[in-house]
Amino acid sequence: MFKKILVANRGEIALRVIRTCKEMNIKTVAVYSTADADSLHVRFADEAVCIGPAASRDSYLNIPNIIAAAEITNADAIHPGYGFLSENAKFSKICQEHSIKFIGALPEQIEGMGDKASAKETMRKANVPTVPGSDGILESLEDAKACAKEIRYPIMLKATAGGGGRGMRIVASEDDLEEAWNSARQESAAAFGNDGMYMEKFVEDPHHIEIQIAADQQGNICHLSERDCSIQRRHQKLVEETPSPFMTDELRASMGEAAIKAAKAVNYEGVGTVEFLVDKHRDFYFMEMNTRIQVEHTITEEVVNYDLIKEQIKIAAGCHISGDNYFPKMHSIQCRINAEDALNNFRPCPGTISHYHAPGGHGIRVDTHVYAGYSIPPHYDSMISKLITVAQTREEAITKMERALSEYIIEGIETTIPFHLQLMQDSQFRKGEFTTKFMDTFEIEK
Ligand code: MV4
Repeated sequence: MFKKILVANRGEIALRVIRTCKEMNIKTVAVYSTADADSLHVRFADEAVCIGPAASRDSYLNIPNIIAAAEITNADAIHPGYGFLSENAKFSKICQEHSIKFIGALPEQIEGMGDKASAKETMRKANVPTVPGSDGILESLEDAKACAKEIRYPIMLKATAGGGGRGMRIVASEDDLEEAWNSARQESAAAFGNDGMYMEKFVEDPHHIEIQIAADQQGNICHLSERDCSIQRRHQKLVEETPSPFMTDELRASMGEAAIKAAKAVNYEGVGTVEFLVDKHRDFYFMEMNTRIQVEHTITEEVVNYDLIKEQIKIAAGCHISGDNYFPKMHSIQCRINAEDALNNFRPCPGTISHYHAPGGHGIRVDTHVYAGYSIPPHYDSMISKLITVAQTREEAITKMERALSEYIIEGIETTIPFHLQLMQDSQFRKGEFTTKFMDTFEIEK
């Protein structure tokens, strides 16, 4: 087992990793920017190294400084958390070259999944269902026209280097294709330095359902069932839950099997997530594979009673998993509490928390790095807390969430708590009737 893990991240996920390391008797090294000197991850780790100024690119993305911090502290592994360097193939490679175990995917796997058109091609060949569309990258506008004629409109143009909806266009008819083609290419060239585009049939009003998987170095693979992440706004997830209200035992079995096939196709090692779109007929299609621990891993932990960070560390150290799949025994929901003014278009709202009281009691989990007097730096993402409930039924998990949200006191800044309270009371949400379009029409009352 590792003796010392450097946590190359900040905020709640840095704390989350440090907590499991303590329970596993592994020493920890925190790294921090000058803006995070007062952060709890710095206090709770055994050692801490400042790696640069506030801007992410100078600190949490600064590979030489992070490697230097690992070397001077003698860390034998690095946990990257999510975001930052967690899916950076170059960083995974540099860790390898320095004989530091990167607790995440191998460089080839990150690279393979990072290019969306080639990831899709890999999955199609492995018999994982994919959306009908172009064979890889489109050569030209003429190529795109011909492809769209074949699969029929509406279609979607997608950037192969894309993610988070950037460089993506829905095209309703041939009249709109040229403009969409030009603007999507321009946008992805500017955002990713890559203007490769591919095409898919547009799946109307889909659910976003992802499958958690775990694979050890010996080739044992299992899935840990699904998470429904359909409640999103501008490609930012707001609420996640498991089991999905849209799930059936039959669909879970086939999506679980497909996710395992996907992992096998790339010789996957570690924990990962396979994202699918699911249409109204419950046909499902591979979207992407995330080779990191995700923000919403918590709800899976609650329903299958399994510490995913511990598993991630054990797998990286060469331990075996049984290969048995895990199924939800409970119902869990997570609300992302962001420092955003939900009543004003979710405008970011950094600042100092003057008063703070976290909810508690049976079935409540709060994963956060904030406390009374904490100042939220403006340099990083706005998520400040994850409120998670777990109960026997969906109904009870929602009721518990309402109760917990009503107890949660965060003063001095605006947060997304008022939004979540309204959502928990929404009749469509309570019936479990929602898709990725839900937030397009959800009206927040002031
Ligand atoms: C789609 C789609 C409909 N049809 N692909 C958005 C981000 C990227 N990961 C995939 N996305 C979509 N791809 C086809 N062929 C609809 C979306 C989509 C979406 C997907 C998941 C969650 C929320 C979404 C919101 C809008 C569009």
